Amino acid sequence: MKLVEGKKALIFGLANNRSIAWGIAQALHEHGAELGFSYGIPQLERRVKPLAEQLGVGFVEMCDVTKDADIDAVFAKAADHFGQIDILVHSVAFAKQEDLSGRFVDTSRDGFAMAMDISAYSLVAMAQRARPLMANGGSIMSLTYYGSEKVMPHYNVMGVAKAALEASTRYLAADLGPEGIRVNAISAGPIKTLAAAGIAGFRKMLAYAESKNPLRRNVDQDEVGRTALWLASDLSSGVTGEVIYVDAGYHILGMPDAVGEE
Ligand code: NAD
Ligand code: 0WE
Repeated sequence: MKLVEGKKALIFGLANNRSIAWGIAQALHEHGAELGFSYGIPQLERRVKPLAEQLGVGFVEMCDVTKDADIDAVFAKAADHFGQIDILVHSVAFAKQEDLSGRFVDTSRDGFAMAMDISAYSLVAMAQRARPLMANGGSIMSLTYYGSEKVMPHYNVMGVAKAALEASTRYLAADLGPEGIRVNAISAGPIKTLAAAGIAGFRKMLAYAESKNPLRRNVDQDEVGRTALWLASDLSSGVTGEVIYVDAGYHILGMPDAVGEE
């Protein structure tokens, strides 16, 4: 049975074939959704266009989420192209490189504002414009990380932005629930993507998580994609305002290792 047959989905944050957004796109496509893609910078067009062709996606638009005019334009074009939409995927985050190393205490005003604007406020900006296109209800989702709840070395201002993203998920869910629009977040474990490539020591973090996770392995884009499919589909019709973990169980651990045993 196809889970999202005939539903229309707008996906933000596609960069390349390693993007979590690509795992989500493939899962939704496989289950019959019609997709639209948006990417963040002009240079990504040559990476995103071939991916769109692969899935027969005819809607591909550039959108810098720091610009209201860009977001307005994408949603106006989506209204023209799709009429109405059912699914909105927010898979966008950015903090300055200098703010993802060293200590959180050294975060600048400008770096804090930028991380918050791109990684948290953009969900609110998108939800505002998606609302009139979701007259039949809908499912909005974003991607978050456990660094929002617990201190992770060097995640710093991104952790604070993800905390704002998760709280925004709850406030949006309360506001939009009466209209039949659900809003949730997926908290993914570490995955090697473009966004992760720039992080010093990321390979060691993957190895650490693999050795501690209850499932003793890491998660991949397809597993996040299938949870996104569930959130997009009527299978999750009673779920809103939630953070769903796709992290091989990492977040349930208090002390990852037994101490004082032979
Ligand atoms: P990715 O680099 O493929 O995706 C990040 C996207 O954000 C890119 O497409 C980039 O162009 C876009 N972006 C950045 N600034 C933008 C702007 N101003 N306007 C529009 N788009 C902009 O990496 P990813 O790992 O797939 O990240 C997707 C989401 O998943 C992010 O929210 C990230 O925080 C989250 N996440 C990632 C991991 C991981 O380990 N990779 C784990 C948990 C959550
Ligand atoms: O959300 C993220 C990373 C998002 C991200 C990545 C970059 C790299 C390049 C945001 N901004 C930038 N800016 C850049 O200039 N993750 C969940 C992956 C991630 O990033 C970390 C992690 C994990 C996990 C950074 C430090 C520690 C752990």
